[in-house]
This record gives sequence, structure tokens and C-alpha cells, in this order.
Amino acid sequence: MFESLSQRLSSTVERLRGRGRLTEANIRESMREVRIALLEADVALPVVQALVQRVQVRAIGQEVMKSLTPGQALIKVVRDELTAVMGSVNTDLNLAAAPPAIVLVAGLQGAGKTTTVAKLARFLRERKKKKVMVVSCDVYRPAAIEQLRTLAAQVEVLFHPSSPDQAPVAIAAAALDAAKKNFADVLIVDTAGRLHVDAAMMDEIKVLHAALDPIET
Ligand SMILES: Nc1nc2c(ncn2[C@@H]2O[C@H](COP(=O)(O)OP(=O)(O)O)[C@@H](O)[C@H]2O)c(=O)[nH]1
Ligand SMILES: [Mg+2]
Repeated sequence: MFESLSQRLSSTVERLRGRGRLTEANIRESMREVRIALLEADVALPVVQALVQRVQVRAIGQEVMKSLTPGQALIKVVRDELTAVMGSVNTDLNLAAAPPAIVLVAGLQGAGKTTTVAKLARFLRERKKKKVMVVSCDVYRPAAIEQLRTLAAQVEVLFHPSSPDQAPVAIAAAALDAAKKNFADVLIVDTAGRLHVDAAMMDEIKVLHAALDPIET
């Protein structure tokens, strides 16, 4: 994301330079570009607003306006603030386990877990050359399992079928077995969404976690 944003900002800055000095008005204009780029990159609106606000405050301050290369200084401010939002350390997935490495995906309802399972599966297959299997332990939401089946086909990874009448921990155990038999490098386990206030569902995820002993959750 930073690459496209950086490019966009650079071209805005170039345009501004053509018109002479960086001014408060044209900094505001480039902030509009930043805002659009972030929104297009699917960053949540409150996050975008807070970030643009912080960049703007710094951009019209000494740091940028008095810099010999204001355009570059502005880009640096944006980069700093983006880094602060996204976390300054980029940690890779830890898959250094005896295969299959198990990734358990847990979270709130509608948070994007199933989509993330598919994106991660594709990333691991294409970029890391891993043989990936996915399985759904979401036996609560109608069509949750079918959703993952469809996505697995799209991203061309192995799909371990499950059904709503099975217990999640039984599904997990069967999938682990299948992953081993298929020599999968990674097994990604999708789960039903849950709230921390739902004690039964929280117990379920604990049991799943204990049964699978995932390397990443
Ligand atoms: N805009 C946007 N929508 C997403 C993203 N990830 C998932 N969604 C959508 O959010 C909805 C819920 O996603 P899903 O993966 O089924 O969430 P789950 O309930 O946590 O498994 C679906 O309509 C997805 O298409 C994302 O990164 N950006
Ligand atoms: Mg889901």
C-alpha cells in the first residue's frame, strides 16, 4: 500500500513544485490525495481521518515548511505516520514447525476471518510455495462452510470438507489427519465468530486451540 501512496504523493508534490513553494494551501491539497489513496486501500475512515490530521499538523510545521526539500520532508512525515499506524516491526508468519504448520483464525463475527483465510492461503501458495489446506469449524452460521469451499477453489488450495452436524474439535482433528496424509505444509483453520463475553464459545476456542496446538493464532 505504501508504494502506491508514495507514488501518488510524489506526483502531487511534483505538481506543487512546478507552482513554486509548498504552501499551507497546497499541503492541504496533497492531504486530499493521501486521504483518497488510503480510502482506496481500504483503510477504515476513522483511521484515515486521524492519520491525515496528524500529518497535516506536522506538515504545516517547521519540519516540512522550512526543509530544503519540502516535498521529501512531507513524504517522510506520511511514511512515519503510516508506520506508526501499521506497526513498525514487520513480523513474518512463523511456520517453522513440523508440517503441517497450523494457523488458527479466530475473531469477531464479520471481522473478515474467512476472507483472511483465503487471502493467507493464496499468499502462502503463491509466494511461499506452500501446499495449503483449509478447513472450516464454523458450524453455526449457515453456508459458512460453503463460503470457504468456494474461496478455496478460487485460490486453488486443498479444502477439507466439514459439516454443521460435526463438533468443531472433531472437524479440527479430522482436518489435521487429512493434512498430514496429503503432506500439506500448512493447515489453516477457520472458526466461527465469537465475543469474549460468550463463555461457551470462548471455551470452544480454547478446546480447539489445545487440540490443534497452532503455531500461529
Ligand atoms: N471492504 C472489505 N471487506 C471485507 C474485507 N474482508 C472481508 N470483507 C467482507 O466482509 C464480510 C465478512 O467477511 P468474512 O470473511 O465472511 O468474515 P467472518 O465472518 O469473520 O468470516 C464479507 O462480505 C467480506 O466480503 C476487507 O478487507 N475489506
Ligand atoms: Mg467466516
